[in-house]
Amino acid sequence: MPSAGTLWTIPTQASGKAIRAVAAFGGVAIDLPQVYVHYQDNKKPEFTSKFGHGKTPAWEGNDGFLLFEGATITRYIATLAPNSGLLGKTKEEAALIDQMDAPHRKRARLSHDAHQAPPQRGPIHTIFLERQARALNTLEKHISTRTFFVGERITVADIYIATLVQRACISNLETAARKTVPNLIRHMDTLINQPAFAGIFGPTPVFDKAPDYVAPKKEKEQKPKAAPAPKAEKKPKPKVEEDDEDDNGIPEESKVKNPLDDLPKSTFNLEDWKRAYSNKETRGAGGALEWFYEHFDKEGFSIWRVDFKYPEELTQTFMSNNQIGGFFNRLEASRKYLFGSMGVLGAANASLISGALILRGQEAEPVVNVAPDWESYSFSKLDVSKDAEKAFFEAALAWDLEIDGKKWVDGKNFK
Ligand SMILES: N[C@@H](CCC(=O)N[C@@H](CS)C(=O)NCC(=O)O)C(=O)O
Repeated sequence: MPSAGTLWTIPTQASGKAIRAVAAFGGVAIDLPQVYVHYQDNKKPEFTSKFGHGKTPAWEGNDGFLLFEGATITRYIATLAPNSGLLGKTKEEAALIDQMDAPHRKRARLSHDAHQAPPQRGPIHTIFLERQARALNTLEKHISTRTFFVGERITVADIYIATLVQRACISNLETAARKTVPNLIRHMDTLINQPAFAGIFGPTPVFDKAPDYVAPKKEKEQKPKAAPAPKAEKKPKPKVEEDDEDDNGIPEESKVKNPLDDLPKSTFNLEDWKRAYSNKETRGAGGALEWFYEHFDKEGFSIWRVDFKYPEELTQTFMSNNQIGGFFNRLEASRKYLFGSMGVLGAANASLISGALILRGQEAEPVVNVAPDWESYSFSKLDVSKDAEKAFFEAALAWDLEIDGKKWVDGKNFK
């Protein structure tokens, strides 16, 4: 079947997953861009001249038809498969699908967007959690007596809701919260694991505990000077109401002090290292690695191997590389504490993601847990006094790492 067009999205984008699932279910062939670097290509004139808002998902039909807004594209793709039943069989079903779908288009309600309300944002974090719980409970009640949200078979409402419930699981839904909505979780699990959706949804992590908001000592001392609490709570409100960003989030820079700043001062200057790495050849005399071993302070910093835990989910290598880009975007709040060099190794449908991190302190978690998907990766400390671990570290930085015969294809640096 000829492709209907190109969907501009990245693999981890929830609304993109919903569109891809609708296309897969309806038998509508679609292409994904061969090369697309999020936060770069969507700002280029060739993109914004087609999609004025400069955001993904965006649809470019092979007939020249252009569309943006995730929910709109989802429905449009469903109309290309009129016999699929995805939009309901009667006008009543169509209206019910719209009912189930519409209130939940405000994604912040259903999936507690880590970038809109990370725990560091204090009281608003709690408000978001309450809203999220209310939305989840409404859906739980509805699905507890049904197999599908509307009618007797899968519709766009099932796909859309399951996508957002998975997104919630990825961003913050800890085990206890999942247990309050067992039918909704069952519905999500059944739906995203349909054979037709293979390769679209990726893994759904299970958190025993979502990160709590802990008011740092310093903030308490400053409280009298800070804006009064009710004001602080209200401030982000318009954004919550209007902002339907559905990226996986660059956490807003925390106003509170990071405990990593309280570590004993280090002689290793991460910024100087980043410059050395950017400006010098990695290996060889006078190279970045030589600079590194001269300056590294193993008390103040540590070196880690990082591996994506679910290589069997990876398909096209360019998509895996975009995934690394997304992970790095979500690590933005830790830029001061982290350097990374990660890559895709292998070939399409037989690849893995691996690499090395240099980070502040002796634990990886406090540095990487700003990215909601950090638990999709495993982290093991490297001891560069051991030959094999040193060789791994150097190869990850030099982009010539090879694991189990899989060679480095492409990579990204977090600098
Ligand atoms: N309301 C839009 C929101 C789209 C959206 O927020 N897209 C983000 C996804 S990461 C984006 O493209 N951000 C890039 C940017 O703003 O430059 C939809 O539902 O499609």
